[in-house]
Amino acid sequence: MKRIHRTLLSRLSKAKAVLIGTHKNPDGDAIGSALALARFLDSLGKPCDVVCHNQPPSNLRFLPGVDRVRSAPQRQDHDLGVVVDLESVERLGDAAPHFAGCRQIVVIDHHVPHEEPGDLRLVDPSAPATAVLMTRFLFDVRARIDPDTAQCLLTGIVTDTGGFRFRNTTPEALHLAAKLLELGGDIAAINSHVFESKPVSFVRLLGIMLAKMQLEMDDRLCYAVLEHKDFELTDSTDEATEGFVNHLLSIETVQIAALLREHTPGRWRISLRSKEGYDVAAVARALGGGGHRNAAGCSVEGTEEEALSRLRPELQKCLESC
Ligand SMILES: [Mn+2]
Repeated sequence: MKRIHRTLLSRLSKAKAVLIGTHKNPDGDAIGSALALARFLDSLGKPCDVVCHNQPPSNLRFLPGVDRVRSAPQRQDHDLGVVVDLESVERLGDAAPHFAGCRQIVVIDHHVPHEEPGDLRLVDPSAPATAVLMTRFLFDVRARIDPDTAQCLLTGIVTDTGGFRFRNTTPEALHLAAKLLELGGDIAAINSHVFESKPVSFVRLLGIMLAKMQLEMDDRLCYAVLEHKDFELTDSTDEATEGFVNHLLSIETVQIAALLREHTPGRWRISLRSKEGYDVAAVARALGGGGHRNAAGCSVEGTEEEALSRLRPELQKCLESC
């Protein structure tokens, strides 16, 4: 057994109660990893709560045990906190104060860290998903993985690799996914729930984004701006835009894609994607955000013009770096 896995197992076993948390606007990896860990703690007879700033989005409501994800914990006596799939504690949002009573914090994550919070860190930026780290751990400690746990883990791997299409899809991810299928994971169900169960408002908003997209720098940069009124017009929230930016990157000539969303008037979330060789995590970091080499994000405030004027020079620098 790997030493860090033994240490993690021992801390989980010694804890009185465990508080599991993940990032705001949680994705399949965040919720899948958190729920898989909760199920493992169930098997140890260890009380735990799962907290998140937001409720899981509708396309993840199929996950077994999803109702355990709450905005506040049910117990107050947690002495160990475990945060999954987030690189900075700030991304816990309103869930952060619930960890104040924890004597130790464990971080399980695959983002490139720009700070190193936590007392024990199981962090591997080369892993395509936190669920890969969680699956490694559960296999290594010989946990019993039932079909529901397998489904949670597999959902994390499938969503963070874009259904095994993204460049981060490693041989290990496929090996682990194969084992999770053997253990009862259902990949067709995951794909159908995650990718083919969207409200019509989401697709209408996608139509607006595609109509507004702009190409620059010899068509190597593609960006689109979704204003607050676009969300109002389609009765959508920012949850709708999950995966939108990949449509911009799918254009033959485009090397870097950016999607700016004014989820609240004057406040912009920016998703960045790139093809091989272009490090958009550096762009995100320059604007106070973070992420992975080919998939990153940040937030800025101001008008559309102000947001673009801060972003554009960083994107140009990134495009000129290759
Ligand atoms: Mn992830």
